[in-house]
Formats: sequence, structure tokens, C-alpha cells
Amino acid sequence: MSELTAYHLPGRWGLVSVSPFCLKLDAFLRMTGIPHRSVTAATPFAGPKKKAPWIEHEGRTIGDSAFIIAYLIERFGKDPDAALTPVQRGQAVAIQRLVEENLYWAMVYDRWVREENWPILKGSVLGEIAAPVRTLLAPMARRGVKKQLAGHGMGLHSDEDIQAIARRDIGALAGMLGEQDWFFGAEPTLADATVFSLLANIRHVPFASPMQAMIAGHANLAHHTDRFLARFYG
Ligand SMILES: N[C@@H](CCC(=O)N[C@@H](CS)C(=O)NCC(=O)O)C(=O)O
Repeated sequence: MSELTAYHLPGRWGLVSVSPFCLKLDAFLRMTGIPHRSVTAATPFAGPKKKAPWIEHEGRTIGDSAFIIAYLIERFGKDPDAALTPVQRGQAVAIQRLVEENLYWAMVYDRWVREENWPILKGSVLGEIAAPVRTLLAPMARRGVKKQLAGHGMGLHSDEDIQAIARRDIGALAGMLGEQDWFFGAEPTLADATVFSLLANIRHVPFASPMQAMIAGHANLAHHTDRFLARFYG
């Protein structure tokens, strides 16, 4: 099949997906205008890495948003980062790692560990799973995610320490953005999609998170999310 199909976890509250990685891929597809079909998957288990998102294209199945995006840039010749200098490319990788390999886990902690968020999570992230199966699967999934959090290391910290880590990361993003509209100047790049996807999944969802106030404390970052939403999801 030559059509590009992108599989993502469910959307809620106006967001195409409540998974930052799926939302980033969707944002990339909007930025580049690559024709595709979006399919909502109830769970990530059908993906080649048992994580979402994944794509199917011309007989290939590819998992992991970064590998997918690299493949699509190559295959369709559309690169939002084409104008970046080598220094900016290095900074873009650092931003991606900060957001996806560290700050993301503070979001996971807020969603999956904070008791008050558990009912919301069951109805959203797990919301497309049929109710009887979900009742069995939800506690198993929660145990699995707590193990992942411990394996990463974020889950070994106290709540207070996790907040300190998140505050530092959010402050770093705000510092790098400064007065610019986009991380690398006049036009949005992948770094903007990456930051947007995580921050929108903190700001525009009903999960309680101390990070909402942290982001609100940096008007430039909050405006960045709004700017991205208006430009690509208006
Ligand atoms: N590095 C991967 C991370 C993908 C990822 O962690 N996706 C989450 C949803 S936000 C997932 O599917 N988690 C399921 C699991 O770990 O069991 C990417 O960029 O796509």
C-alpha cells in the first residue's frame, strides 16, 4: 500500500493526541503538508516497538517518532529544519533530548502516579479500550508505567525533587526561546513541534500538574504553545 498511514493514541480536549510523540508526528505532517491518513489506535501494542506512534508506508512499518520523521524527510524531501546551521542542529538535538528523554517523564509521573489524575487518565489515554478489558488492563498498565519511571530514574525521586527537575527544564526552554517567536528565529522547525507537543499536553489537558503554573510563569513559552496551535491547528 503506497498511502502513508499514521497511527496515534487517542485525542481529547481539542488535542489530536494525548501522547506528545504522536502529537509531534501530527504537527510535523501538518508543517510539511505530507498527505496521509491518521488512524487512532486504542493501545500502542500493534506498533513495531509496542509504542506509539508508528506508520505504514509502501510496505514498511516504522516505529518511533524520530525515526519516522527522519524517514519521511528523506522520502518526501520536506525538511522543516533545512535552513538550520550546524550549531542550531546541535541545539535542536539537545532540545529534543531535554523534552523527550527527561521532561516527558515528569509529565508521565503527573499523569500516572498522582492519584487525582488516575480517573482522568483511564478515560483518556486508555479511553478507546473497551470498558471490560480496560478494567483489567488499567491497573497492569499503571504498574508497568511505574516500573518504566523507576527504570528511567525519574520515578525514584520525591515529588518535590521531580518538580525541581521540571522547573529547571522549563526554565531552560524559556531561556533558549527568549524573545523569539520560534526557537530558531522567524520560522518554526521541528524543535518547535517537539516543545509544543509536550507543553500542549501539560497546558491543554485537565490533568493536575505543578508544571502548568511553571509554564504560566514564563509568558514566552505559554505564548509559543498558543502561537503553534494558532498556526497549525487554527
Ligand atoms: N521514542 C519514542 C517514544 C514513544 C512513546 O514512549 N510512546 C508512548 C506514548 S506517549 C507509548 O506508546 N508508551 C507505551 C509503553 O511504553 O508501553 C518516540 O519518539 O516515538
